[in-house]
Amino acid sequence: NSDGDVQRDLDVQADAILRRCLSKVPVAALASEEMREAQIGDREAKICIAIDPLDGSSNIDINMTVGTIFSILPAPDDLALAFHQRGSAQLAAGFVTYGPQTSLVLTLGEGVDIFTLDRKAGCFRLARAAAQIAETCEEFAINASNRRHWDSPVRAFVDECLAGVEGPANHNFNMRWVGSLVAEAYRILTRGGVFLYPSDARPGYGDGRLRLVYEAHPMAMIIEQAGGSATTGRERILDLSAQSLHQRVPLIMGSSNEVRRVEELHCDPLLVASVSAPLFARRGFFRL
Ligand code: FDP
Repeated sequence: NSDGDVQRDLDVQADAILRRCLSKVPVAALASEEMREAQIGDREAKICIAIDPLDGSSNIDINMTVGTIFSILPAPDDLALAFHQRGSAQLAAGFVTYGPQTSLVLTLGEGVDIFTLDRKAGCFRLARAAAQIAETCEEFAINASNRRHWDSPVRAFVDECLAGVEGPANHNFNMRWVGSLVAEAYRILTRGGVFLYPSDARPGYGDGRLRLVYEAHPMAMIIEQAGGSATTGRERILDLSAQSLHQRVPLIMGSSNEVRRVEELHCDPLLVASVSAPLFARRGFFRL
């Protein structure tokens, strides 16, 4: 696509299907991962929509869960500013996962409900009302192959998870990495967890990989509405506004205690040093 990501056939098809459907409803401006620029639609309409038509598309060939993410914003007077609003301006956000079940996760700003597609009846049925993410979790998700490129706070956090009961976290963690944001978010909504796609030192990854407008903003709204947190490590995702449509952003989201710990490590270099120094490790010289 225009931003250099490899487009699959299904990315293009999903984009076309969603745009066709959305052309039948009053939308003032539409942005898609697959379009270079936002499109202005019905200037009288009250809402703007940003979509990632097919998230996780590198998973298509291996038959893993993929999905569609959407963010619904109020239409500003100047539609050129439609997708430069703070994440907290979102009116609604959601995603659909195409996995063993087809599920719709939806927030209208008052909690998160999860629906399952009833194919026979042709409708979504409420499967879980007011989904809540546990405050503390025992599962983390990160692409660990990038470890050598991470900043020290991210390394320190993952080291704490790996240290389990023998480290400051004082409990063991399991690890999962699906490589599909919608699947990771669904798992976190189901059984808690923390997901990290941080910035790293690879060329082009200075702001991570995920997109602010149609990935991080809607996910952050959903996760916060379910009692979790979402941050870049230094700033709350919903406080950010995009400078450009396809802007990337580091995303750390999930159970609030673990997200807070990642933030603490980003804000306090001494804490990072103490986690990294073997002398201060639980079984080290200064601790028994
Ligand atoms: P994909 O490129 O397959 O669409 O949205 C980008 C995304 O998938 C996320 O769904 C996923 O979390 C991430 O990229 C995976 O990135 P890595 O391959 O770098 O792990």
